[in-house]
Amino acid sequence: ATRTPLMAGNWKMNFDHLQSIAFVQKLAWTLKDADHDYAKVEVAVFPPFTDLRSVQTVVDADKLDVVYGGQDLSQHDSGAYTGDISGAFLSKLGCSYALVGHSERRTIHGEDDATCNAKVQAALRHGLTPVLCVGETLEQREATENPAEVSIAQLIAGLEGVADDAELVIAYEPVWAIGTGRVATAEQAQEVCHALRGALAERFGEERAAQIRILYGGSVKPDNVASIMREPDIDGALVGGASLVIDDFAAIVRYRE
Ligand code: G2H
Repeated sequence: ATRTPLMAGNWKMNFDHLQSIAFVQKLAWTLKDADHDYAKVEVAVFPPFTDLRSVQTVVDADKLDVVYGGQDLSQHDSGAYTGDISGAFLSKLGCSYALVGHSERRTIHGEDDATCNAKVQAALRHGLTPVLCVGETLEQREATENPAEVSIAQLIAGLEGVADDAELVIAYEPVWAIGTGRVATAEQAQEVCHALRGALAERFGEERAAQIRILYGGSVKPDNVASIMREPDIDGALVGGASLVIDDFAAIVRYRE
């Protein structure tokens, strides 16, 4: 299968509206100047909710080849959920994606697998591609023989009831490698991503599993992206810290060039 690599910048709780506009514009121009071929690598950013409108405006006005999504979404469609953002809102703002179950949501906000599953379904109901994030903590990794065990359990639970042909992206983010500067080795990342693809094959069949993109996330930087991307089951990166620095993120997108 030929899967288009996806380089996704997760801005987390950074940037204001002017910085978001400037970043997206500059990113697109930098890539254009470098003759980046968007057909070969898809570029996505995940701004804070409050900056989505700004990103949409500049992407539409300048016809930029950058797609975007929400860092989270509510599992509900509308109603009395103070502070929450529905998939319908994201969809109306032109979002293509929604992150679901990022480890910071799981740990800081106590999101469990059932909540993540409801959010995956909510994303799909509103025409968004969920990026389901899975990954083990250091404690969990050390407590088992099989480093993929936790991620596979999160994957299976997160995808319960999801249609076989649903558009999905999976992101493997070992919690011990997030924002710590501690990168999983390419082999460690591949081992889990390969196991995840196996679980996808059991769930959706080989053919479909070969089409679903699996990203690696956790301290991805310009100097380690190429070795990670060389692995056969890794189809892109979910980038935090380095996605806030234009030159770094552009270099990550252009890892092959
Ligand atoms: C993991 C990643 C982005 P960082 O959270 O989702 O962040 O690249 O800073 O480790």
